[in-house]
Amino acid sequence: MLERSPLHTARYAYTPKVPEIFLEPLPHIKALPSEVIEPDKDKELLKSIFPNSFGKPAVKFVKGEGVPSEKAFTVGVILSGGPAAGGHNVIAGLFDGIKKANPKSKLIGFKGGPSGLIDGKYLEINADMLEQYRNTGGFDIIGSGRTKIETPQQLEKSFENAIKLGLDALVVIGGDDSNTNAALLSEYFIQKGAPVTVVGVPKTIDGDLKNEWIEISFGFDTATKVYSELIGNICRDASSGRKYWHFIKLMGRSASHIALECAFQTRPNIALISEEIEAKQMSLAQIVATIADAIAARAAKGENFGVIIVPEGLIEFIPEIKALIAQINEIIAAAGSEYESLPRGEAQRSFILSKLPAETAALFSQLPESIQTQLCWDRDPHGNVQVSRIETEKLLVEMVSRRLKEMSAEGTYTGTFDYQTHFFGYEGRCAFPSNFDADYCYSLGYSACLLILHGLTGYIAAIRNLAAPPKEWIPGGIPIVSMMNIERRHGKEKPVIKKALVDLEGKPFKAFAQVRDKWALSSDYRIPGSIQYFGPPSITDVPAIILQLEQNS
Ligand code: FBP
Repeated sequence: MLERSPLHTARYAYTPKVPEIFLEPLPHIKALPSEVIEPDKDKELLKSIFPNSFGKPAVKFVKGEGVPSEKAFTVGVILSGGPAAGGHNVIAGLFDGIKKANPKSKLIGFKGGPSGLIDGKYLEINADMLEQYRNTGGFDIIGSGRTKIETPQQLEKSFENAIKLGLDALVVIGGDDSNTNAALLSEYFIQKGAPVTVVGVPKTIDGDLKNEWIEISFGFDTATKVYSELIGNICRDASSGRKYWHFIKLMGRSASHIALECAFQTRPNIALISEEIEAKQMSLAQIVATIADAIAARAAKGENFGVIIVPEGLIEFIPEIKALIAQINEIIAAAGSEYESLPRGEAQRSFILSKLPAETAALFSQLPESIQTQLCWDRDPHGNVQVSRIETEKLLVEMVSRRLKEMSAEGTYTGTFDYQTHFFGYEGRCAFPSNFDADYCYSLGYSACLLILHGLTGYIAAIRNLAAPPKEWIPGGIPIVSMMNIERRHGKEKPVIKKALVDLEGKPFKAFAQVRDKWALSSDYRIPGSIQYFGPPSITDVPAIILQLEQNS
């Protein structure tokens, strides 16, 4: 990037705001242990897989006697999975922290994600280089990837490279699967007697890596603000042209946090929440009928336009399709290389169809061919269906338009139906981080450095009180194993971090449920506009609405 935009240059000069405790000299910050957090379930199994990491306490950084050492650290860092705005600032916070501990400390960036550690591909991140990345989006400083470190060979290779490079610590910046990698590595290093502290950082635009201690993963704030700007513009276009229904699929993998946040930001006519659909056991036909009824109700008012938000993972939550996907997963896992060698499309579809039991085979055959094909595509390295590639918004358009024709014939719908489909995902992952994400990420990187200084291996950086101004944030860390459970992946039982889905009993969903009927009929959209980086904090520093609702602020 030779020519930089004025905003790009201006962002270099931004100084992230940090929790007050970070203004103390490092030796005056201590890690105060609090309660031991245990996983919700599968405790015994997890204890046997992670004998050295299980049952540790959460910690909070407070003023006090910290670690006096001025040791020069060699720290490795990995960016893992899909990009999320602020990753470069995590690296900046980490870099500034270890250099403050000792200017001779070194930061080594593994190239292209976890595979960089396995294959020994790395570069040293120095101050000049980092200056070009502060407060910018993307993961391009070292690149990212989705390789999973789990086989004995991968763990051993990672160990060998960590030792060869003299690493004192390794920081894995990633989502649920990548932090699972971090926990496995931490346990492996302990078992090998290697003094390498492994620390995780909660990243993912999906917002599903959260709990009482991790209030939000980084990147969510920026991504939802970018999507909300686009949705708000579309809402205004819809009510200007008054001729299209816009079906907007939003990234977020399984959880509907992104859809929910964007719904609060823009007040669309319909926002589907996958978790509710699953809880109510709604079939595809029922979802379609609900949408068609809402379209008919607006048409009766002369409003043949509207906006519908569809979460990316919806398809996996529709009970009959969820069961179908689980069966396809098992078939793919059992067939192994036989399936991998099949060309995409007809060959994969026929293979799957020939192995499905009669009832699910009938459902599979009823789906549009494009959706059948997409359901058969390879799983990601973690065994997940690649939901971003399934065109759920088009599936819904097709089925809703069929249903509206039936309703027309029955005389229950008198409108006209024309539509546009959209998918917003990649648009929001690499934007310049919002001030919230710029501040949060820098603080996460600095917290990771503190976890390293205190030798807290197997921990993930966690910052609380995020709806308050940064100086009131409460930084600390929690053991990664405490967030795990056992799930079936690639046909096997594996320890993984439990995805946090939208809580239907939580404050954000309840608030949404109270207002959505009003939104369905009105065209009173909310237009959030674009992210503002400079100006009054009431415009530049407002955290996500769901975070505010959760914290009553
Ligand atoms: P992470 O969980 O790695 O943060 O990924 C988030 C995400 O953007 C999902 O919302 C989406 O389903 C997926 O990545 C798409 O990734 P890819 O382009 O690698 O298929």
